Amino acid sequence: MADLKSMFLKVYDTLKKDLLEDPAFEWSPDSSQWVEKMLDYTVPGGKLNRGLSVVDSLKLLKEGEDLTEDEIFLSSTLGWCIEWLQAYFLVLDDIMDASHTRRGQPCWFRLPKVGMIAVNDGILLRNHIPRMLKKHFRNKDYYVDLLDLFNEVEFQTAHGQMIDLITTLEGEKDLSKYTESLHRRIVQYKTAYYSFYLPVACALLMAGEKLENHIEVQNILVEMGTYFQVQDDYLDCFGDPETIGKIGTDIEDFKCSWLVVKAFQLSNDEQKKLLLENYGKADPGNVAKVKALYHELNLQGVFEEYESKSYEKIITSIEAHPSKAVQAVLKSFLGKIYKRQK
Ligand code: GPP
Ligand code: MG
Ligand code: MG
Ligand code: MG
Repeated sequence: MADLKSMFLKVYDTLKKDLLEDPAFEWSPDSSQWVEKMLDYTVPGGKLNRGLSVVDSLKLLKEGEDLTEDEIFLSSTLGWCIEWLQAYFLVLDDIMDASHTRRGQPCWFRLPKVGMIAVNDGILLRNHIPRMLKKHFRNKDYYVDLLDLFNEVEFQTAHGQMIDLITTLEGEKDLSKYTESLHRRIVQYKTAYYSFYLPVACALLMAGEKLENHIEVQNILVEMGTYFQVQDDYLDCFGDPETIGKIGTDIEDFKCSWLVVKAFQLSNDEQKKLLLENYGKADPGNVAKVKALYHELNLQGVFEEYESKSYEKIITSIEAHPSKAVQAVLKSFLGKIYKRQK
């Protein structure tokens, strides 16, 4: 594992070097310094689960057969394309969510010299992906499918983000709109496709598969991604900021979080009133009241029950899949996130 990660990080250096020498731009010392600093700050500092799982998944799809050097490099490159996509989303998401920290450091846009230049940096990160794909995959017969996959998934994510944002307007006066089905719709689009389906879909394309033959795999991965985002919502309030590397903002931002959906379901009239009066306010006193209600309603226990039920359900659908290799890919992914603390 340590080996795989250090190999993966070496590929990052190669990809970064290529991008900084992209002949489509006339580089100057200050422009290459800016982009290099921005990349080092925003791209490699996460858990790298999404990126590494492209390599892992390809290995499992090839049923133990050793990957060639070329396959390792190419699957790592696709993994990094996903990490780049993630960096692009997070740089912009942190502005939209008015977040303060990410991966244990200030959000990129919070750096005094960066500010709203971060918007353009997000656009640069997004533009790096087709540059990397073109350089390394243009001669592959799955090149078009790969481009199409990244486009589709970005489209889905941006629409998920859109409903995440606009429901905070609609919900303003009426928390009863924050239902489980609205929550599911938001997280399926904003998180599940790019975080779970995309890495496995990349590995499937490299293994010579057609994605239209793997709809059930997509369904299972979307289910896993939904579970993952429920964990993210839970950790936003109950996680340790030191461990998760970010300070939650969902209560302040009036987000349709899994926690507020559950809280509203379980509240009596008085508790609903308290929730409505205090949810979505930046004042720490209001936030503390919401958190106290979450404790009173035992949302930690409700979450634990959701977690084990959801795990059982996902395992059952994985075991119903006809291919043992695909089962191994899906189980390996699930193993990485079950009961995660960060
Ligand atoms: C995670 O939501 C969703 C994204 C990072 C997708 C952003 C999509 C864009 C098109 C910008 P979140 O806000 O709960 O994540 P976190 O808790 O990490 O801030
Ligand atoms: Mg967000
Ligand atoms: Mg956010
Ligand atoms: Mg979150």
